[in-house]
Amino acid sequence: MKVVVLTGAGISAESGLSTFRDADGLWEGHDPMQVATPEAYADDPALVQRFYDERRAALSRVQPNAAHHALVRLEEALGEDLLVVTQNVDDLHERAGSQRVHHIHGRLQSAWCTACDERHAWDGPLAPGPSCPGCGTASLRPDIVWFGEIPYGMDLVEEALWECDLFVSIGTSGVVYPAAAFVHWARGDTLELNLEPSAGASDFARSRQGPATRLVPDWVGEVLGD
Ligand code: BJW
Repeated sequence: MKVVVLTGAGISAESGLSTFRDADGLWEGHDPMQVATPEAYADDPALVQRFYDERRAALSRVQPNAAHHALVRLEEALGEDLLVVTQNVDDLHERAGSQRVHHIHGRLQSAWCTACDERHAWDGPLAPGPSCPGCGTASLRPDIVWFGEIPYGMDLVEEALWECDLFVSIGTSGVVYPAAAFVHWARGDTLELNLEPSAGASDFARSRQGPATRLVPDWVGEVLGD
């Protein structure tokens, strides 16, 4: 059985990483959604770099949770028939042990040089304006897909969705495209694991004129069979 799992910020919430649209919202008085844009970066690069530097540093203080580990066990069972597509820019899937993870919105631990177009593994801060290890210019930005930019590897994702027997969406609000449309593109059955029905699931249910997703509020226990 071919399975595509889409994950969003909700899967990392139990590890202690904030989601984007849930309650506590503001970062230094800014809406994270306003900071995570090319316009914000053009206006105030230092502010945006600091936002991502803090989130990169926070990774060392958190651990994968039971949901990340459950997906590793699913991969052990399904092998190459499982693809995890994540909107998250953290590395918790990889640290849990998942091998087949595709980050459509980039990764915190990668820096992109806008001068030479090379990408470099990056663990430290970018706000001080370090030189690119490739070309030596101070042109490194977070390797993150902001609004209006094209998500990574969409061909691979589209193909996997066309071929899948089951599409599982975990912990995403379903308001950001193209990920919000994956439930429509998926050929197979669909399952949503979330604390509440997402916008994507509601749209999908309407388009199929009936309940098309099953919600599992206590989803970690369900997945683990506790
Ligand atoms: C739990 C839980 C627990 C909590 N257990 N669950 C008008 C109409 C349609 C589209 C557009 C439009 N205007 C513009 C667009 C396009 C735009 C877009 O979608 N805008 C919308 C706002 C309308 N999209 C883009 O620009 C994208 N690019 C694009 O479309 O290019 C064109 C193209 C596409 C395809 C092929 C070719 C060309 C780029 C989008 C980039 C998004 N970037 C961000 C920030 C960068 C990453 C970062 O800083 O981390 O990515 S935005 C932000 O939202 C982040 C996230 O990955 C993304 C999704 O958020 P997510 O993960 O869903 O988090 P939340 O907080 O929203 O939800 C958390 C969920 O967890 C909730 O449901 C909770 O209930 C749940 N939860 N605890 C389970 N314990």
